[in-house]
Amino acid sequence: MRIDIITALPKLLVSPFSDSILQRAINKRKVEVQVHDLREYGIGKHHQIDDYQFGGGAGMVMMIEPIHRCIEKLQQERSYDEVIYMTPDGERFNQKTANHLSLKKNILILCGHYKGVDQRVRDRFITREISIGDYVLSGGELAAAVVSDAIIRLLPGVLNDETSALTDSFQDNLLAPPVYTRPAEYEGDAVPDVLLSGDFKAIETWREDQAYERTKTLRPDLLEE
Ligand code: 6GU
Repeated sequence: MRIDIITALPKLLVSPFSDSILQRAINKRKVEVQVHDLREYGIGKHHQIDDYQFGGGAGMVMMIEPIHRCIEKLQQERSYDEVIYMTPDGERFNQKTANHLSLKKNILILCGHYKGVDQRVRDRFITREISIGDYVLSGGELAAAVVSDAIIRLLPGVLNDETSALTDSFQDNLLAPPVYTRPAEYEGDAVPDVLLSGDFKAIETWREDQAYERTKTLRPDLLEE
């Protein structure tokens, strides 16, 4: 898979891909992530990328021309299965969307900033608009990193057996069961006996029950879906 990200703040997208599972996925060539600095496509001497909004109102709007130039250049090199705009008014991101996107070959993500982008960008180039939740971030960069992480960890060969995505919360609309490690007792708090029993059938049943109980208590809405 290949993920291209267009942003006015490329530095924000360095560290999420420089560590841990995402870094390993890149090193193992399971995914290629390229960040593109929108300012390189800006207009005039100052590489302008945003301007005042027509009709008045606070906040700058990202202009269509630099974005058009950047997308056009990228599309000359490959064709994208999805061109995603990160925006708080997009469809809410969830595991189902992550699963869906993880099956694509080339994804282009545009990060919005300031007051957002000229509506004509959305009308012309965008196939999908994604939000990561009902709150406002200062830009789409952190959200793009969240979405990329959720996708990349699903790619075959990225996780090993121990961290398999199949047992994640949400993968079956259930939260994950509680987990424990050594010591078996800490200041009087003991690990549930069943986990030390060696009875794998009983352990599996306990985990299923716990996952269900947790979901019923913390996220009953998931059971209704
Ligand atoms: Cl994708 N962008 C911004 N700016 N804020 C958000 C968001 C995206 N998702 C939730 N809040």
